[in-house]
Amino acid sequence: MKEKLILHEDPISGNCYKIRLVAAHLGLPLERRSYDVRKGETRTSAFLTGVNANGRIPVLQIGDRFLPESSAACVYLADGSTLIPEDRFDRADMLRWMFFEQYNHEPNVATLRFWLAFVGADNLSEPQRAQLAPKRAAGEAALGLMDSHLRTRAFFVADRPTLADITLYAYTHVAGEGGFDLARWPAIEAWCARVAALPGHIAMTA
Ligand SMILES: N[C@@H](CCC(=O)N[C@@H](CS)C(=O)NCC(=O)O)C(=O)O
Repeated sequence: MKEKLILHEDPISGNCYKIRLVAAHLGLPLERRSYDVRKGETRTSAFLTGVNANGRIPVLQIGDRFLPESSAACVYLADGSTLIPEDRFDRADMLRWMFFEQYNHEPNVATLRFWLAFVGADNLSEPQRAQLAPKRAAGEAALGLMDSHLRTRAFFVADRPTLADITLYAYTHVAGEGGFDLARWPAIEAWCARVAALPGHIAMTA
């Protein structure tokens, strides 16, 4: 890649980790710029006008262009690599799991992790408290679906690692921090071990 790549991120965020993980798999150098979401550092006028009008990280900066949304950034980096299947159906199926991650998994599994491990149960607002049980149920449903899919497969799509695995791994392997007991879903635990053993893998804390 000719243009310099800069990741605007918060190191605690699984959405940001997805992009670092894809870059690590592909051997792409990434410069990192850190923001603390708990201090509102992605809501300043400088960030909103200069990096992402949506006030969120991650944002992948490619030269002087800015690409928010973790899935879009992963697709940008992995374009033309084996992390995106060539087969038309498999490619769409990979996107299916990435959309599932954003709609059914991340808003529940990642949000509970953020609230419980980083905000703290005692500091939650009333509306957040009211969301704990529905998000727990929806997170468990997402993990249950993943587990049943993985019972007969090594990876989500085409029996080899794709962006579906990398994006789903980011918040699944730390789901315990949100109070989800992964021992309930043995096929997920086995898949997490397979993803972590892939050449090029890096830990979230790397
Ligand atoms: N769909 C987005 C979600 C981005 C997102 O929710 N980012 C969070 C951190 S993981 C954030 O920036 N929160 C700070 C805020 O909303 O002020 C993606 O996948 O990149």
